[in-house]
Amino acid sequence: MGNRPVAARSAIAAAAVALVLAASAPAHAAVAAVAPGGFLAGFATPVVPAAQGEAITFVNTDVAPHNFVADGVFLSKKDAKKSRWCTAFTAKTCPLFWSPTITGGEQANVEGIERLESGNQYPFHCTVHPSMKGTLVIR
Ligand SMILES: [Cu+2]
Repeated sequence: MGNRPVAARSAIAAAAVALVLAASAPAHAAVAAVAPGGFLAGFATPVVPAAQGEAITFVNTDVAPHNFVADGVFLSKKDAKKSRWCTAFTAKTCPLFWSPTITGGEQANVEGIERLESGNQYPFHCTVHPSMKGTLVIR
């Protein structure tokens, strides 16, 4: 009987955590992934389809660190100044879209997706392992 308020409080806390997790995960997110051995095998998703404006989650389950970065497609100087992942504003230094480098078991949102246009395809790569390449296809 005396434990009931404590149990109720934990249940409320658990529900609050679940709500926060649900709120932080986009309802519809495309997924780009690297599976174990990805540093040799490449992306588990060499082709990533996404709707225009759809969030893209990059998931790494490999032992090595990886990222998901536009390959040879760059922001304009003006857009680079507004993008927090860009620190240099000279031509061809800031990728159009970008994820941080994450280790195995982590996931990250791909940033810059608001500039991706419907009907376009964008090459991506991992800057840690330049042989890891793929294509992002925006419907
Ligand atoms: Cu990599």
